[in-house]
Amino acid sequence: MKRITYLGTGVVLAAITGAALSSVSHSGGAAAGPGRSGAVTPSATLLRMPSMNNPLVDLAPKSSLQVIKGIKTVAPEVPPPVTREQNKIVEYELTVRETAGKIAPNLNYLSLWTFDGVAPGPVMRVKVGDVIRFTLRSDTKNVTSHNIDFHFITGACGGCADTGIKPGQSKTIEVRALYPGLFMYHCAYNQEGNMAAVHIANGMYGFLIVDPKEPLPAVEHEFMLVESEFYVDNAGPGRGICSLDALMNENPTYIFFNGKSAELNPPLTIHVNDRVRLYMGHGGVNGFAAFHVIGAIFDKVYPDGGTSDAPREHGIQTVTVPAGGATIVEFVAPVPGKLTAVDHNLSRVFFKGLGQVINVVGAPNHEIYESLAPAGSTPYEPEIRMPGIASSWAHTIR
Ligand SMILES: [Cu+2]
Repeated sequence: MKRITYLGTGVVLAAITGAALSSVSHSGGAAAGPGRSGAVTPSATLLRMPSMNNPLVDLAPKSSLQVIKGIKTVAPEVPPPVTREQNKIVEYELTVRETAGKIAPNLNYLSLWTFDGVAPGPVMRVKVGDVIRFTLRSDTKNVTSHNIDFHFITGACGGCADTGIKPGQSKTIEVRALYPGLFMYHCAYNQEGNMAAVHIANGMYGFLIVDPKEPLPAVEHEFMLVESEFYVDNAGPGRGICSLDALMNENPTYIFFNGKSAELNPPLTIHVNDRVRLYMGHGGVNGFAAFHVIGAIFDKVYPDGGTSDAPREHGIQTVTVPAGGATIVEFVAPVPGKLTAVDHNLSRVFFKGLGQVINVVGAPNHEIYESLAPAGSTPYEPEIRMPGIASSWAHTIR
């Protein structure tokens, strides 16, 4: 099989001399070449390399790859790890739907803009070196235009330059996943009066996993948590729309995991001594997260969601995750009880709705944790309040 090789020295030379590098050579592929790019001269030998640190040293030409359908899930579920050795062309399609949805117990958000009807959008998963043949569609009932910017894409606007669509339209791009890790995607449409920040605030964000060449070690559980913000104007009893004032002031009304207040996110269940891998992404629009699991300590952290490098190990309590960024963490829970994944900017938990309970079931281990309280004592349960929606919403996460 003919293989394409990235030549790192070519990048150094080009950077020093300013010399133009030649384009990718495709055997029979119609996607590259002067007809499409209009600016570069094809060469049979030399390729551009996007980074000196790229662990992917060679790529199979697109024309040699089999085509498969990609698997999508809704967070907290993630698609199964990609363990195949051969790269593929993975077909994915998302449909933009402008809809409405319940984001908290008594709040129907009327301007919920989504990929595939869910906010956050579906979790997708490929392997480094794969080609993603991605189609973005827009439902005919939509009102405004949209596009998509994938953070895993090396290319103009992460793909948004070539995916702008009006209602009823669709566009397709083919893009290579050059780095492994956890990557955000989001609408970046910034015309027709609605800035990209509005599209994201209304729900147009999600995450895609690019598995490394050597899969991460198998674990008992993988879950996805996406932190994001809603900026809400009251639009009537139990109804809300996007507040431009709150959005411009970077003052979110609610901050959630997986697009819903904590009480609408069912607890996850694991067993004592299970290893858990959490894919955690921050969809923004604006905040930084201090990602923490109450009652657990991370023993592997892939900083900023990149899996090219070895993880940091042992004894990490809280991880910084910026808007548009991600992390991947692992922990083992050796004793039973309730864990809660949070942003340790705790006003977001106690007043703005964020949290995900993880119940650990199994036998106690008194060598690690033992309560010496009198028998029959009531365990402490925090009370969570979300003022501004309805006072009756003071509730307890159990
Ligand atoms: Cu949009």
